[in-house]
Amino acid sequence: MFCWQCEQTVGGKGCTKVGVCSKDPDIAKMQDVLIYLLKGWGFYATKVLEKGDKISQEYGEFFTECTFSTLTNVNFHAERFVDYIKKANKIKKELMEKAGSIENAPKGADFFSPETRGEILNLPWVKNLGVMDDEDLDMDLRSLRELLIYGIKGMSAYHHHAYALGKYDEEVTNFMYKAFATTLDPDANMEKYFDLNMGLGKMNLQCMALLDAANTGAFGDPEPTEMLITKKKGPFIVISGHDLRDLGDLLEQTKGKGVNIYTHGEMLPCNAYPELKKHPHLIGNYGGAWQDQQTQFDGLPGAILMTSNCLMKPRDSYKDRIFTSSIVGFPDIQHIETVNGKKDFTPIINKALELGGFTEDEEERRIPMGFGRKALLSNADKIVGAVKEGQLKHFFLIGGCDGARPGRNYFTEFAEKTPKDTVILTLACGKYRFNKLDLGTVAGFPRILDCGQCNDAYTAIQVALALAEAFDCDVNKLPLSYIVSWYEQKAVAVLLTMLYLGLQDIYLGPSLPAFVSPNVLQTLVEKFNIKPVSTPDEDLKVILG
Ligand code: FSO
Ligand code: SF4
Repeated sequence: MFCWQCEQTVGGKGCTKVGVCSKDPDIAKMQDVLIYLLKGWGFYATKVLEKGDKISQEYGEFFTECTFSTLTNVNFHAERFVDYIKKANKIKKELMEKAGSIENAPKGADFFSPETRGEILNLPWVKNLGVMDDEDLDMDLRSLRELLIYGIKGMSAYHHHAYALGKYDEEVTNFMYKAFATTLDPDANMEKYFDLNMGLGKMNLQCMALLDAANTGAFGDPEPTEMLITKKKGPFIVISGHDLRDLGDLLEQTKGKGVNIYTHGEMLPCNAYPELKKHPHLIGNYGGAWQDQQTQFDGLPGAILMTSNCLMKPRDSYKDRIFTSSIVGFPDIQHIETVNGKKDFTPIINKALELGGFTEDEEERRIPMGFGRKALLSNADKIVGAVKEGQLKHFFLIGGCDGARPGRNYFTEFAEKTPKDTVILTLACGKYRFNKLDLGTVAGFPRILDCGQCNDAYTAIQVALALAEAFDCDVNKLPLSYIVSWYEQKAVAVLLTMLYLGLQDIYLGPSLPAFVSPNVLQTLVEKFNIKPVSTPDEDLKVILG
């Protein structure tokens, strides 16, 4: 195996024996085979589209699901991959027939996988199957090709959550087809890959807007909320991940059952959506970011539902009480199937009741959150006024993923050291590094404004653009700095969106992606002045200097 798609990859180079995420070589091979199949699917799908034919939403959703299943910490279930591969073979065959005879199809486009686990694992490595398939491939080309593939993976997750709530955009899937097809093209050069990566940034902006519309359309606009972060007596379910539809359905199914629902990880922002928080049993948030789950779930007297990434290998102490849904999978962990578009959460509810929950109330503590797009933009005048009057000197967007590396203390320290007349906008699970700090208020606002999940980078972008308009200046001239932490492929998609928008001077950490080659990095530095984080003191000195 060879995998370097996330930030925790072994030695900052690549996982070759087993993943730090616990992905084993068999799952890694199946994911590589699936992606290889999708590249050819993308090629024939693009030909079908060029002929003026359409590809069904059903196929688009399945393509998206296959892509999403290969994201870090999502699916570790071999049989589920065999099923994906079988179905992908079938659809690809249909698309090939629909595309008609094509001269000069690139090598690998017509690949079909065997359909048993043993045969799949025995497939020989060939060019374009896996990251290091072709030793002769220029490392810079490989770097941009993989950057594109990881960006597609990230965007596929956002699209998946959007269409779970009824919002599907065929432009997003058509772009994915085209981008995957390009990865088979032997003539694709640096320029082409660079343009496609910028195209991915643009398409991901559209996809995040779609997801924003799906989430707010279904559950209203997030509103500032004092969210509970301590334990309450009684049976409970902890729900993690990014799928708001699952949370909405779970809240409906637990109505009046005496089961509290705590969000976890990236589900935290859901405490601010009116149509979710109207349920009194959506009680607050439990725990921290994804990498703390093994200790925080250990012996937990409640049930747990994982709706998307990030799932870590469950410990025996909670294997019987953790459940997966939709895209997530792990061997020997109970999976809630979708039947006719619906999920029945009864087994989780029963497990929560059986476990009995917390036996006493903890001393109550709440933190402010819920500063979504509408909440912030409706306060734009007040914010602009505070800047003009000199009460508010600078904005920091400190956002992105959390992770296990010690270097991530940088983000806590950075937040602590920001001057009192500045505001921190935050999003995604990186916020857990500092969201419980009491940094006080400025100009009547809490100094930490939580905009939501990683996909709510869309909110932060809208706020930045609104500020630029209010001050009648280029967005890069605003007193706004971006301190971005990355871990997995959604952060790659968001970063590409920021670059597509021409945002300059982004600080990226805790380490740079292993798949970004020195020359590609040089290009990013020249074009966007992107920089690795150094120390909070030094970076703050430069930013505020
Ligand atoms: Fe965190 Fe995991 Fe949202 Fe990522 S939970 S690391 S960027 O999935 O997706 O923020
Ligand atoms: Fe390693 Fe990350 Fe790949 Fe897992 S997803 S195998 S930790 S690089």
